[in-house]
Amino acid sequence: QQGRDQIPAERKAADFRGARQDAHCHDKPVINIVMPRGIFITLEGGEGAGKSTNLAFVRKWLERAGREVVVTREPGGTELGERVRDILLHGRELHISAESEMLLMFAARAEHIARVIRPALDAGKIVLCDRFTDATYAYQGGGRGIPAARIAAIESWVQGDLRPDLTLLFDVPVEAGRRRAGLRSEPDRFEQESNEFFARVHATYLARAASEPGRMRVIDASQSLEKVEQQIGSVLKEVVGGR
Ligand code: Z5A
Repeated sequence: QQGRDQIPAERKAADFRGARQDAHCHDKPVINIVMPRGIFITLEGGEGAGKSTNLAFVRKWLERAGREVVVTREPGGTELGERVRDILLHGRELHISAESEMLLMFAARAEHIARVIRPALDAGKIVLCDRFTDATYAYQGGGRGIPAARIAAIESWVQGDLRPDLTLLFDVPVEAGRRRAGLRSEPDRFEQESNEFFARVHATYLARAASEPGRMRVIDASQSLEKVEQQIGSVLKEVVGGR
């Protein structure tokens, strides 16, 4: 049994966070406005897995279903986030420790949540985000070796109860993904890492998907684009259709 039933109970309650509790104010009846909370969808995967390529397809699918979609990315999504992104991806001359890297990711995330993600969800929109905290577990955790418990502590502090409702994990063997990504321009700070680093990132993503199969759906991204789109379409139909 998949789909709506898999959304945890506390999340279902949060669907109606916008509902007015005060039915009466100074004895005048007040109309109850029930604003369903939006849906938070994230796209994840290793290098060259096809997130950016398929984001357009996901967006179009959701818009065709009549939903208002806010597309954003991490690190990024706000002015501060984009500056942090520039430092983290292109600051090759800087020494950035694993801990600083993780804290910068979360600093950008705090701003992103406050200014973009929460307001959009509260307005009932769908937020479609290219990478989120699963990437921190995969890259700073699996890749750089920061213990997952330390990431989880900061995750709770920065995000409160905010977690993605659905995560599409684009899965492609490391070397094939790197080959695809390598067809592009100059490598950034992450792209310069070793195959072993990306193997740990890949393994961490798969372990997370195995431990949360309801939220994280693995898309076999080694297939043709047409087949990848078919897989995405059937997950979206199941999870988002009817909500
Ligand atoms: N990062 C982190 O460390 N911690 C965090 O908390 C967060 C992020 C949030 C920036 O991410 C970096 O930030 C990222 C992790 C780190 N670093 N890395 N590596 P990003 O998402 O902006 O950058 P990226 O991961 O490098 O994205 P990418 O390489 O562009 O991957 P992609 O978006 O998944 O791939 P793509 O551009 O869609 O596709 C790559 C090529 O493959 C392209 O030519 C496509 O036409 C082709 N492609 C795609 N799908 C197919 C199929 N099915 N068949 C054939 N060819 C295909």
